[in-house]
Amino acid sequence: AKKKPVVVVTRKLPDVVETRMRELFETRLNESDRPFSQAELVEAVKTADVLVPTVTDRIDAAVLSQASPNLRLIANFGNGVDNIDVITANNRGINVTNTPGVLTEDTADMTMAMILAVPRRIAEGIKVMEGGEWSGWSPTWMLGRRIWGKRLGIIGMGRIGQAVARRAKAFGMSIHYHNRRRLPTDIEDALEATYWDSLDQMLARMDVVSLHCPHTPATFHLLSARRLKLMKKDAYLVNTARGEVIDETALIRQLEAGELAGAGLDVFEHEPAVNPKLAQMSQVLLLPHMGSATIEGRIEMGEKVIINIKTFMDGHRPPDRVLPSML
Ligand code: 8YV
Repeated sequence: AKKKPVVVVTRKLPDVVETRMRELFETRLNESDRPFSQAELVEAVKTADVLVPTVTDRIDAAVLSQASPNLRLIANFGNGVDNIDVITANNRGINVTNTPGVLTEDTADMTMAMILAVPRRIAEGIKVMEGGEWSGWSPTWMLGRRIWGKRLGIIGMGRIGQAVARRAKAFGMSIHYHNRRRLPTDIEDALEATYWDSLDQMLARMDVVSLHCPHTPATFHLLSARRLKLMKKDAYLVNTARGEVIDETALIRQLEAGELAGAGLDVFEHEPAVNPKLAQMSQVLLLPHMGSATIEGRIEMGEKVIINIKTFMDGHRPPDRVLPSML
């Protein structure tokens, strides 16, 4: 029988995923609930044929420089691969795969939840009720802004961006987007989406802006202080993509100055650290990176990882190979 590949998994995964992995591979699983330390990560790349990291593992050039020649595949448990130095990995002959598709709808749901919750002040309402502070209905109290009839600007119109567009359209919003490439006309027509070649011009006209691009060198601080200032004073910003895409310090300044109406943030520039100023602002809704956090999604992510490993080990091209040209 063929020798089973040594698969090192950095985080505890759903039981069904771990069980299946144990059947197929020689697995080294992380039994604890905490991430690997840097030393454990280095140990992992020295001993694994396949490494399965997550968003909380930084697989940078320094870690990769310690990898044994046996390490041939990094099968990321997650869609975003900004935690991995893909170019250095590829240069060392290490393939990288991710888990696209299975978390699209869940992330779009969470985004839509925030697009609704922030302008309608749901978190503030919950706080009032939990604090037992409700003194009764008033016609002018706790008024939010309607999203119906408003303009949603989507930055990054890939799978998730389009799934958000479908939802927002059903809620009566008009759909606008900025993307590296314009979408084919049939997709644009189905979403009744307006393409903006200029991000700056789009930002100036949107009521809600939602981020769905990857974090790459090209998108780091894409929403810079300058660009954030282009947004309307009564606009809202939602981020379920990556914290690094927004200059978080500039965003905080902007919110504090009342130059932006509010924000819904599921991701942060220095996770898991969250600037305490954000938590103090009532117009800001914070979630702890829960965009794709469903039981079903996590199991399907695990299944994708397994398929990528199996296909690769069988000598074929893994279905979700990430190429530097995609970044
Ligand atoms: C996960 C994500 O929370 O896939 C992504 O890019 O951000 C989320 O699905 C995480 O990345 C899993 O590694």
